[in-house]
Amino acid sequence: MSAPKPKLLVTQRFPKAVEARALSDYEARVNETGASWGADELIEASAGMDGLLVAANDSLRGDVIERLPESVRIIATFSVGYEHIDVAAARERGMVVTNTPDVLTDATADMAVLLMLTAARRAGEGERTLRAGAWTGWTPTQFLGTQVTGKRLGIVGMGRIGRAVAHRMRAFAMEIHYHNRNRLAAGIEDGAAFYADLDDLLPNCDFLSLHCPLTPETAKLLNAERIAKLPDGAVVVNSARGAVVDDRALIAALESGKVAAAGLDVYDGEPNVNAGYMGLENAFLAPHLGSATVETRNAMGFRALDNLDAFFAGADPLDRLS
Ligand code: 8YV
Repeated sequence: MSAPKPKLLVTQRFPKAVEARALSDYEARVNETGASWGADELIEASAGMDGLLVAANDSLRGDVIERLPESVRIIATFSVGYEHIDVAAARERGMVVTNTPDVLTDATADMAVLLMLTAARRAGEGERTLRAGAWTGWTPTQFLGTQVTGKRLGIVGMGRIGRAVAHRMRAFAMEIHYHNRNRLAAGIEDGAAFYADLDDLLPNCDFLSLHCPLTPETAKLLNAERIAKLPDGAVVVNSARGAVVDDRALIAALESGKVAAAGLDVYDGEPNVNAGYMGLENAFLAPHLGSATVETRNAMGFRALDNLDAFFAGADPLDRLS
């Protein structure tokens, strides 16, 4: 007789292939509503579960972790970012936490490129004008943007995604400058200029792209004081986490033209978006599309399930955070 399958709570509607694998390999319960559960619902639904498959829009703060039933031994998140999970609280309770690095690097780096080009070339504004029937035809001075080619790109956070963005933007002949906790090895740095101090990087950024995780140290890292250090007319791109930016400061800089344009995919307090961005033609606003390709979302789900499979087979999951 085969061993009973572990009980897995699947808190979201994941891609079909991911759900199919979860349902075949686990005694899985899927949140069919497609809407995130609140803390009480999540805790209630976790009764008797051995593991949770969650996403970045599930909040697993310390107080939620504390109230999870004893039976839950692993939380696998379908995301590389894990600021929505109190990993220390999970560790305290002997729960394993895993994430899904690597598999979304390319899709997220592609998104940063899209944001950079769209913001620099005023493509959002152009499309809105055309759709509104307000485009009166080509003129030599219409919708003039900023050229990307040959400009200086400052990258904050040279992890996997930051490096993938640098790789792509070298093809646009951009000069790569970066700030990271540690300097990269020469072979990986590939000629990029390193700044141990973020404030020294900023004056060298015609374009600034954020790729650091959200931590207490990086919250509101791009504030008014730092924006003032950017060259006038810089372009700011954020595909990391919304709370890394002080929205009020960025909105003021977009209004004044200090920052010529911004391309944003993430927001502080998602799905809420600071209303100040809404009327700004020079802000291109995407709804957290970073990893949103069929290939990547399947790969994220499979990676999360690989971690769960390893754990329940008694092995160490590849992406163990606690
Ligand atoms: C995901 C992300 O789509 O993985 C991350 O950290 O930001 C996104 O691209 C989302 O968080 C899935 O849970």
